[in-house]
Amino acid sequence: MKIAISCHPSHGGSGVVATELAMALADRGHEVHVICHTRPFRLVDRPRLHFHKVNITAYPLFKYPPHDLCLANKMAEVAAAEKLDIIHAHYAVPHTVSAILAREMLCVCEHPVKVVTTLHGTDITLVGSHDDFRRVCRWSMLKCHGLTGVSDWLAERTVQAFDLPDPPQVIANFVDCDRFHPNGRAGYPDGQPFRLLHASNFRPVKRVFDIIRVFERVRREIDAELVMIGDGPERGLAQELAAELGVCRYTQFIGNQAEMSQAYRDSHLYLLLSEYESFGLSALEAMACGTPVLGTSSGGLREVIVNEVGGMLRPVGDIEALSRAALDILKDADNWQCQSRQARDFARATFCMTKIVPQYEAFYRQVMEREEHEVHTQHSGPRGTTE
Ligand code: GMT
Repeated sequence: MKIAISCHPSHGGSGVVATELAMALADRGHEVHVICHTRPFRLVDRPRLHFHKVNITAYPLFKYPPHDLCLANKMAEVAAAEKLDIIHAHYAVPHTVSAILAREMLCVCEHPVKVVTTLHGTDITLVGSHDDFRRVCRWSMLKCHGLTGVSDWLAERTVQAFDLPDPPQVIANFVDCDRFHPNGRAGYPDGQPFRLLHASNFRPVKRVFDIIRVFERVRREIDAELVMIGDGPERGLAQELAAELGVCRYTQFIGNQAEMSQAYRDSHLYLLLSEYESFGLSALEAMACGTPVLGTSSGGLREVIVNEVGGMLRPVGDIEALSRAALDILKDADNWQCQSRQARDFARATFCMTKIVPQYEAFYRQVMEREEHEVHTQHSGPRGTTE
């Protein structure tokens, strides 16, 4: 198939999933066109994978350059030139609207490209359902030939938040087990400190202060260090909290990293203590590398981590329970070894790329067989009324 993929190219789960999917599809023989304003950081050249840069035209009249129009224009250009079968938007805002515009521009008779969107999480829970985006987000989702979501939890939230007639099809996120594996990983420490790891965009939903608080409790009982990867609005405050709690000497904030697999392998526990995650891709990557995960029992993380099988789930914000769980696994060598093995086995058995990518291929085939009239063409409001 000939498939275009658009995503947010910066560090973040949706861009990572879109990039990994693009590379996997190209490796499986499809022609793949990645269309973004910046080259996604994980994109590695290979045969059949093409990157198209979207130029965002600046003009003194524009206070805000119209990215979404430039993207639509580029999508239409590539779709016509390459005779694309599918444009696959990752993260609904704004990629879905641009893809729908591109499709409308080409007209069904000129080149009937199909549009699908994968919903990732905050595009539904925070951004898309915000008053400033809700109508356009709902309209563009209804205009798609196919919608997928990365967990059952997200699919349910989408139907509730947008009153959609049908739920998105759930296709879980995946991990490339050839790159994310435990070979060469750190064993149970023999006199050295334990290493705890967190990686995120440091937004409020990640609750990074809880990470620091749990780490401080852990350090009261065992020698440990904390590595914080990523960048975002609450990074500075998290650094201040680490200083206030007296653990800043043992905490490193190292910014965004393109290569994550060795960081997972060098760690003994991965922490993801978010308010919610629609999925929690970093937790899956850590598990595939044999690193047990401590997560919160909310949202889609409950579909990625099975409690006591390579990871532990505890209530959001319960610092006492979270710290206890971290210490229980770290202080017991046999338990840690067992959880490390189970983490790897569960990630491989359930979410390996080789199992999930064929689900996208089947979904594309299904969408290509769909007739135009099967798409919701009416701008209808809740339960079919006109908004
Ligand atoms: O975690 C973020 O805030 C970034 C966001 C993104 O779009 O990059 O992540 C979302 O998509 C990831 C990939 O599908 C999921 O693994 C994350 O759980 C999801 N984040 C949230 O739901 C908060």
